[in-house]
Amino acid sequence: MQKQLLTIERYLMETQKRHPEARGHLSKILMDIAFAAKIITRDVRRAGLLGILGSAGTINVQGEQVAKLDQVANQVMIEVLNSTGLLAAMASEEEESSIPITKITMGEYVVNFDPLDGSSNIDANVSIGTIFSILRHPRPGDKGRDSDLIQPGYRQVAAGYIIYGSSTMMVYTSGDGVHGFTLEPSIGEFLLSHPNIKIPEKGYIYSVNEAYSATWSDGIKSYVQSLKKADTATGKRYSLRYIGSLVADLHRTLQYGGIFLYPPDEKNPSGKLRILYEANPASMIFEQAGGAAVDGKKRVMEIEPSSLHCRTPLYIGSPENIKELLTHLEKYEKK
Ligand code: FDP
Repeated sequence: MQKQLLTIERYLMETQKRHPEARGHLSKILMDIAFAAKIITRDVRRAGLLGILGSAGTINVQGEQVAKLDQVANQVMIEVLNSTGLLAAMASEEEESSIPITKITMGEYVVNFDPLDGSSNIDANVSIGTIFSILRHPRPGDKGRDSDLIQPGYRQVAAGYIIYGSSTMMVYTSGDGVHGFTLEPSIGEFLLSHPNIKIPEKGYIYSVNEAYSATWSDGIKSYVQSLKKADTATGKRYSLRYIGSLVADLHRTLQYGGIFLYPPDEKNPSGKLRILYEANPASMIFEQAGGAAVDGKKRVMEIEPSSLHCRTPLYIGSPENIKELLTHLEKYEKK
């Protein structure tokens, strides 16, 4: 079969056959997320028309409130995940506490997600995304609570993101490599387009909000400064790319290699990105693709999170770039 004709459903079923003990529950959750992604895609593609059809806080022709896109995406994720019957709890970037599941039959898994990441980019028609992290429920069968969702990244059983870019793509890992599926809009199916994604060992693009550099640590300043000279080993020069949509910056870094940094600064002394539904799923994907993700001292996936919305510094990318960054950080820590 041609690889472009393999749907995500078919792919999940095929890979499940390699694990005879699997009951297909994780695959079902992933299929449901792909379904939610199709609905969110439809709404994202109409985003520029919201002002014509009715904007947030206004009433549409049916007399209903028109919600903002991130609220719409949040609602879609909640409704679709609630109906799987396999979850005990979920948490969203948009909600302070965990979201109760009304339809529990198995309650084996919990999911953390950011329904629409990079939402400050929506009005400028720049790529945005959805990120998710799937973990086993530590108390299977019982109703989930916040503490069931607050688990370190190494416990994730699957993670992924959907990028709403020039095309919509879903990229996920369930611990067996990273696979990318592109939505074919005319048939409404995600088709395998990027099997077994591997990040280049080293890349020449760095991605960081350099406007905050005045309040970075000396180690980060020294590393970023070093990227402004040609690479000593290859003579190549670096480029800077920063979209400001985590999913889009990660997707580019995964494809082309290089490094993405969100260090602590004056405004965000612990970093800005949230561990459970941004840094952890990103880290599982990058590690599965041969990359690395650290908080400056250790693997992001080894951090013990303290709350649903806790944050971390994030340095993620090609293994060689991360190694070079750590050399700078260690040098300044010793000083
Ligand atoms: P946003 O605030 O637009 O939702 O975590 C949120 C996030 O975007 C990430 O998607 C993005 O990488 C980062 O914040 C951008 O932050 P800065 O504007 O501080 O660079």
